[in-house]
Amino acid sequence: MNPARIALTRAVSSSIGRCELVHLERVPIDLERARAQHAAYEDCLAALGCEIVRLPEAPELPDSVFVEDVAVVLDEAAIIARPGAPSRRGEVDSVARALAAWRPLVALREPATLDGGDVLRLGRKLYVGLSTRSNRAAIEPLRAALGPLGYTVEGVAVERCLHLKSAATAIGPRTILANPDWVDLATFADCEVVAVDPGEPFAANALRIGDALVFPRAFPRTRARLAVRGFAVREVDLSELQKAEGAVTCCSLIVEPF
Ligand code: CIR
Repeated sequence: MNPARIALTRAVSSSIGRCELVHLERVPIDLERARAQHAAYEDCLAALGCEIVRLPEAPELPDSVFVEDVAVVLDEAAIIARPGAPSRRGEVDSVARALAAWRPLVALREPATLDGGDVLRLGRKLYVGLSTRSNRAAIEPLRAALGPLGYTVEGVAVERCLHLKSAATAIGPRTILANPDWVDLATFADCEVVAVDPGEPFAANALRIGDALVFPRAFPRTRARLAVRGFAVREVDLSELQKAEGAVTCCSLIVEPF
């Protein structure tokens, strides 16, 4: 039997109301509802064949449900990030300990800062958003660690949204879902691009699991664009975590069987 694809998650912190926010106004988050939506998200990933490994709640780390930002899991190694927001650096050790069970670890050090939400992988190419969270000092160590494994690393300007993957995600081997107002589409000149509906600027974040796309219920018009192109879309309601500037990719780290 093949080993399972693993989805590493973390329970929603009771302090999520004090999360970091960059582009959104703070509004109250219903903790019980957030937890129920997060559990339904995990159920969706489990239905798509993932084994869910959930880290315990970290009550003192408001953003710790957003495990994606703490690491980048590739087939051959896991990059342990150094989150751009100092309040999030306490999330790193526990995620690194969990990932060590499945991958050799490569840790980024000061002065590099990197949020996993800024790393978009297309095959052997990593696009790294240069955002308020991830800096140029992260690019060279990534190249040094991953070049010998056959990866290239390219920086991409991100100015109008939190992370590169707020603006663009990979929905196929050479297909990108993107908000053209938030990322220069010339970056993806050799890819097919599906644009979000202009009325749904936050809809570019989809989580690809096998051939399925996990996608937020909040964006029906972009969902219709995906459906008409034949994508198998699985809707989840993450409305409470969206108030914390979260999206579908950021609530899990997917460890593919390797
Ligand atoms: C933050 O600002 O860090 C969190 N409130 C939201 C992080 C969302 N992460 C992601 O989209 N990868």
